[in-house]
Amino acid sequence: MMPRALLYFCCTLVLFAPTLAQEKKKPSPGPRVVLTIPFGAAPGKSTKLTIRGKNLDSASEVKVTGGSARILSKGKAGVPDKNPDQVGDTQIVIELKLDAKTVAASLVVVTPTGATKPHVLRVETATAEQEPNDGFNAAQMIALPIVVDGTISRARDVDVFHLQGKKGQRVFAEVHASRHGSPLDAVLALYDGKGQLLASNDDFTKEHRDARIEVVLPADGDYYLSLIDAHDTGGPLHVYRLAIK
Ligand SMILES: [Ca+2]
Ligand SMILES: [Ca+2]
Repeated sequence: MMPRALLYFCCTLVLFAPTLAQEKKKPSPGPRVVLTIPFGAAPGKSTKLTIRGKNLDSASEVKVTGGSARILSKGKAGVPDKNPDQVGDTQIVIELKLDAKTVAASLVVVTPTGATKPHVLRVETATAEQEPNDGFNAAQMIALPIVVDGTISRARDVDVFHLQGKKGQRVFAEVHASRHGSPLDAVLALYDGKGQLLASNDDFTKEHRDARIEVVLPADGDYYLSLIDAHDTGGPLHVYRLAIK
């Protein structure tokens, strides 16, 4: 007769064997795009673009609707705020070329374990913010309409833009950041030349954390638009694209 301890051991093996086999067969997680820096590109031009995400370092190809891409480098990526699920821990750098007539574009990263879901790119021309722009006195002068690529690059960074407007002019400013995967929780505020607050917004929808304001200017003169993070955090991945018209 089999000793009771040995019997239990054999039963345990029989009971758990299928589970162990199933665990062995569990597929490895596929690749995922978290964000691209910048969020898009201008049509008809070559743009160097960084794609961050999970399991992207074995990429063999980047397919682009509305254009083409060539992989320049791929590998592990630093995780500044220690949350790889939010900001990714691998990256690819590509040379992206959107066709001259493209109005909508997206990309898919192909790896040996599968392909990512399509990631939408913005198709527009943008200009880079110019630091330092941390207050009214150092504000970056802009003329509307404009699309600015910027970064809340450190904790408590403030980006301020100086514009001149006319009485009755309608100014529309919108941040594109969290909906494209940026950890930035943008807050926009518009002040007049005396520093009086005219409008502010944190999140204009429950879908994401991006800010948008629309103001009819009360007088001819100088105006200042500020962009900050709602939690005073910042870093190299706190990127945004600010469209003002
Ligand atoms: Ca700044
Ligand atoms: Ca926000």
